Amino acid sequence: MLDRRTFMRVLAAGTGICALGGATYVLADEKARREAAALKRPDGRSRLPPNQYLLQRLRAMGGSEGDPSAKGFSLKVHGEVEQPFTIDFAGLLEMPQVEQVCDVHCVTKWTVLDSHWTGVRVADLAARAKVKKSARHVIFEAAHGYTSNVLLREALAPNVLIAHRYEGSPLARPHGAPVRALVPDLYFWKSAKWITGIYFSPVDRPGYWEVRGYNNHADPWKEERYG
Ligand SMILES: Nc1nc2c(c(=O)[nH]1)N[C@H]1C(S)=C(S)[C@@H](COP(=O)(O)O)O[C@H]1N2
Ligand SMILES: [Mo]
Repeated sequence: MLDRRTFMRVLAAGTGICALGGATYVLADEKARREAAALKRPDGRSRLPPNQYLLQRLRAMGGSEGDPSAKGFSLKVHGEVEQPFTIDFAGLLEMPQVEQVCDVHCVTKWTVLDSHWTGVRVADLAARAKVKKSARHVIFEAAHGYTSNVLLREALAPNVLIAHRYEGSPLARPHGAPVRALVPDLYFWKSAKWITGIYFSPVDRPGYWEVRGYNNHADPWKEERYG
């Protein structure tokens, strides 16, 4: 609802449309930003974390792309598990599919409200692999060695997905085709694109951005941006 109203207002005002990196992004106006900040999530936190502004759609943030084909996709679920397995794209589609609407927050300060995703819960993949009690962290592994680390407890939240559709379409290449991680409640760098593995670890393993000065946890409401 807010998205649509915001969008119409921005169009009516004829402002807020700018070109970034060759694509067009719609920036919501200040009034929409304040409205979003006043909205509360069921957990009581603001829909808009501190010092974020609104975009209508994900902005492609780059990274070293992996093979975008569904045919080439393979996800290794391994580490502190009793039954490690590798799953292909067809296998992923055979798992229970979750359709969800959630907000995402990038550390570069943009937020997209009410984004639509389809995917499989990390919790369901963890259950299938029979994660051992010794596991404490989840390491998302992606093409060309990109990784991100998330506390096991947080990775098992029902809104954490291995996602293959965004806004009703297969994931586009710049957004991680064919499959990416989606961890809505942490800054978006935790959501590894072109995912290749989920490693359940007894110890923490800071990932690509975490060893480059970004915060190890990345809570947008605490503004855990830097280390
Ligand atoms: N494999 C991989 N995943 C990645 C990245 C990357 O460079 N490589 N960048 C991260 C960062 S910093 C962000 S903000 C989001 C951006 O996702 P988007 O391009 O779909 O907006 O992807 C995250 N996942
Ligand atoms: Mo990012």
